Amino acid sequence: MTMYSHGSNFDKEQFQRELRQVLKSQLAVIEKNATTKDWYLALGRVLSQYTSMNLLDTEAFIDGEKTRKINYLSLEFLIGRLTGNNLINLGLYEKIEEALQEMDLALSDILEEERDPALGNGGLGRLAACFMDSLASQALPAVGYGLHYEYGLFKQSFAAGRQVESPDTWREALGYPWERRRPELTQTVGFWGHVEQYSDDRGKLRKRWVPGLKVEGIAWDLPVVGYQNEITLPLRLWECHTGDPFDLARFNEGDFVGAQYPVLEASNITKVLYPNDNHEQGKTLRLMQQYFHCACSVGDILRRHLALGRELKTLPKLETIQLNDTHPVIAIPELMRLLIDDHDLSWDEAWDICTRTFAYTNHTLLPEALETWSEGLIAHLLPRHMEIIFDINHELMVKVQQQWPGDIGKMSKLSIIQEGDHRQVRMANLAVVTSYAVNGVAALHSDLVKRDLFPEFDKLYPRKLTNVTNGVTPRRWIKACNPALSSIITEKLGDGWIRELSEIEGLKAFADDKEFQQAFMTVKKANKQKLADWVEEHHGITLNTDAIFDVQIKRLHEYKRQHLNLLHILSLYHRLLNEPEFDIHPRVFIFAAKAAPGYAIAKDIIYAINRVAETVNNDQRLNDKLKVIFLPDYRVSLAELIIPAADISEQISTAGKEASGTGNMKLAMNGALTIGTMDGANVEIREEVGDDNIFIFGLKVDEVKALQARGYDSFIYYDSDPQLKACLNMLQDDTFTPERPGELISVARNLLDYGDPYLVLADFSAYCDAQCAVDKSYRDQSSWAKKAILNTALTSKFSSDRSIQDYANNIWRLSSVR
Ligand code: CRA
Repeated sequence: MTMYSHGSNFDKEQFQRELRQVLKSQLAVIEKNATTKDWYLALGRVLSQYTSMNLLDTEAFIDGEKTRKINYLSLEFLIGRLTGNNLINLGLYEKIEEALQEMDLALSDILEEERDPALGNGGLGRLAACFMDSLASQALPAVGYGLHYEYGLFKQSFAAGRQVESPDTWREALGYPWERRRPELTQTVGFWGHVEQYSDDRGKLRKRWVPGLKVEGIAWDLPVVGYQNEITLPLRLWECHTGDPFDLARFNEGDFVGAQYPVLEASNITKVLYPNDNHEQGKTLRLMQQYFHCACSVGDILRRHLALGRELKTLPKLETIQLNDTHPVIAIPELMRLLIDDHDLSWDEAWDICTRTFAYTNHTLLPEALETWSEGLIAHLLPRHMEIIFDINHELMVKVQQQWPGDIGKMSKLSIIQEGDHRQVRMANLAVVTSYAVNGVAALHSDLVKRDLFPEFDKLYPRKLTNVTNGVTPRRWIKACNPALSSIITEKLGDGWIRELSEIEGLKAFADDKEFQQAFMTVKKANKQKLADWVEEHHGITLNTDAIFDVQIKRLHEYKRQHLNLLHILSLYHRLLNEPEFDIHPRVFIFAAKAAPGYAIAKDIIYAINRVAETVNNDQRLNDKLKVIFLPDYRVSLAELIIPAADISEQISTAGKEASGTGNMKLAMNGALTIGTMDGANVEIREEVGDDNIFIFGLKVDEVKALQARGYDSFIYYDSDPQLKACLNMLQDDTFTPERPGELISVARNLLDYGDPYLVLADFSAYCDAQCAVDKSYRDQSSWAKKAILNTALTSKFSSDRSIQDYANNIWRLSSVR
């Protein structure tokens, strides 16, 4: 299709010429003065010329096909660095490495210059990025639609152990080399204003929305390069531009400042990513972001459809809109509005199209993350959309009445409008009612969606609720981040596993092979050394690579229970100092996590871990048995460094709270053993690797529920377990904060006086037992190697290629364009 697709027709000299040319002509830098950063920018620009061509070719190619296309709508795409990954997927990595070497340039150094585009918070955003990789790699026609935030997720640093946030200018001064501005795709988006009725040419009474302000959505395309298959899909990110700075009417009335106000507000729409994971704040600007995203994306989908001369009624046959959680659910009334008001379809025709076009993925059961918007806010910002939501709800209520005549309870539970002093719109209900398919993200989670969250909807719409277990792309999460592991796999099995991860099961045959065990552990050791060197260089802490590297990397959240991990560390510390007989294999506890800036207790937990780390790491009595390190600024590129080096993967959420988890999958694939609860995808990881190769502990979902129903009292555990008591007391006295005794008390209070909402204390003793089993197990290196190999061999189910196949077969009914 294009010149540089498989790397087969790569012309080294031409590439070197282009690189020098771009350096000089576009970056205005003379070669002898060029910094590594300059070379990175030049390289990115040269490569993105190739992918831009591929992108346009793919677009034209797909347009020509009469196959259905997927539109993945997500407020977050946590793509991570693109250069290294794209080189691999283009099949150019080694060739470019060699070409650069000839110019005395090291590709690995150049790749380190790229700043992570952090356009997401955590799992949900990273999942969207993995899905795009799998869609492209399997040649499935798709567009990712997101927002072009000026500032991505904040940068995190620590000042005396406390989290400090600073803005993330991911594009830097000279722009991000991989993106392309597509001014020809510009969309116009309205806000505020009113709805008016009018008679059209044929005397038909119709409605239209007259917005009070209009803004423009400018498209930026990032290339999603399929794995060596010539396909490049667009990740289309919308940036908000406000036009006219003045409301002329108000300006002429003398209200100089007030006249600019709506524009000032609107000009912030794509400034920053909201830094909350699994938590909604209900801010007006956030709703504006959501609507802006949806209006641009739905507008673009319709534009494409109509430009090909297609009829609106064929929309569901040719386009699916997959809603990544409820964040883009306002797309539903937007499409209804466009079909009815702009395209003159009847309500029934429009509804029929919508209910066959949208599908919705639920990612959480946490009540604080289930979005509701005040009716007043929507009515003010999007008056026509509020009317449509009421109309949809009216139809829903009729259906509920038919199913459960006279049951007011059912009506009020299922209603899209939550009644009360301040009426709220429940976005999840709107999504479920409209979508033709609704899925949870792991088997257990999807069961709970049916059982606990939407049991009535499951009755009302049989077979609508289903499961698609999450996955992660093996290109980034094995091939790119763990080249040493990749080569020993490929040595044994060939490289087919990169495209079809189930082939990696072939490693099972080598799990008992001493030589392969040795090779596997040598790779692990080398990855640990690489991480240790990096930590030494950047943080001045020396890590012993013979120790167990025990890793908990994810957002900081009470339900993820980093403080349970901390309590176990305290128990080890306490026992090592107080029990002469007690001994452990050396362990390095590695944390990395950002806390939402407004989440006080999460920040206190970070602080507590940092203070404990300081004391423990400097306590000579421990003989290097225990090290604790909290790496700042967790991000995709840091995960790529840590995951290959992990021996233990901490997945210790309260059962029923972690919808899936995806870090658990990445770590297991890279040969880390999971210590975890029966939660999210841990349940399925256990099913795959078997009980011998995972450390499961703690209360199960039903036990959690039963305990809470009985009335949970955390003091019972405190009073009856001297070990636990000692740990909690250390948090309350001056052990870790001699200058300010009691400074870490909020963490202990949360677990005692505030009732321990995530049952940390209830699981403490089982967790310590499981950790003891880990310690024992690690002492037998050959058996450990076997377990680690089996984790790599038996987790192919968690490839996002499999997830995407499940979506394609069970939800999208899609066939590959190849
Ligand atoms: N926070 C879940 O909590 C899940 C991802 C992706 C989350 C994770 O367990 O792996 O989604 N939920 O499915 C979420 O964002 C709004 O809900 C997450 O990333």
